[in-house]
Amino acid sequence: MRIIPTTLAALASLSAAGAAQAHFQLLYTPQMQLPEPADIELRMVFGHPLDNGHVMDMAAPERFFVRFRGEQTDLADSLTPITWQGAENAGKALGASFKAQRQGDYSFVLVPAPYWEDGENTFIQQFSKTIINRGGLPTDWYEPVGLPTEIVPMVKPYQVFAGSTFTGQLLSDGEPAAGIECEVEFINTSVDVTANAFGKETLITAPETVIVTMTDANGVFTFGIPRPGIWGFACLEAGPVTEHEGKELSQDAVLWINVVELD
Ligand SMILES: [Cu+2]
Repeated sequence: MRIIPTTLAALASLSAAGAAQAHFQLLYTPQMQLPEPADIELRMVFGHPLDNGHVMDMAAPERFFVRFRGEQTDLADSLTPITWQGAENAGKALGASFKAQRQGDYSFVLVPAPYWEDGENTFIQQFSKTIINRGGLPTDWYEPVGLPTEIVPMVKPYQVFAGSTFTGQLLSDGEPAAGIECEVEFINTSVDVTANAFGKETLITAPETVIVTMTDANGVFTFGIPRPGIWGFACLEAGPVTEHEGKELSQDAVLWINVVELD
């Protein structure tokens, strides 16, 4: 949720709905640590994961690629348009599969097209990143991939323990971005990559308001993770471009991490 003074109507409708919904571009894969070579499924859905709210229609993305050991491979050809069934509605989404063969870190990156959000009178473009590991050998999860804005993890993102903390550095045009709000959510329902659907139920009652952490002078934020799950961070209005087709554009940096119990 962006607090823009001019969108009073949007704010009114949000408070009427009772729940604050943050937008998150999912770049979901069921398993972020793969012991053996595997064909992995990826699903790209634009939704509101903590509320298990409505899903939005995605247009054809600008870019979809993976970076492995410093080498970038375009995966745009592997994208398939799908219909994603949310708890409330269905929306246009994308699927892909990928063969993770060699050991190391794979950074998947999605650059969606700007999405027009009528309720906030702005375009939203969320540069999204999910890093997985094959074979337990860490390689370069802490390296930026060179997006206009991105969250660089400072904790191994595919293995974070519930009750510990996650720290990331937000970059804009390659430089630390200070004083930016980062919204925090986790996927608060089941995800079925065969049926392309979220579950109907939520796992826990979503908090009343959006969880937010701020970046400090070095663009660094930290958040204590209370429970396992796939958690996402969305740092808002962090990118260099602020206008699209004559309208306001919010370029956000999104990172997904895998949080597990230590037991
Ligand atoms: Cu929305």
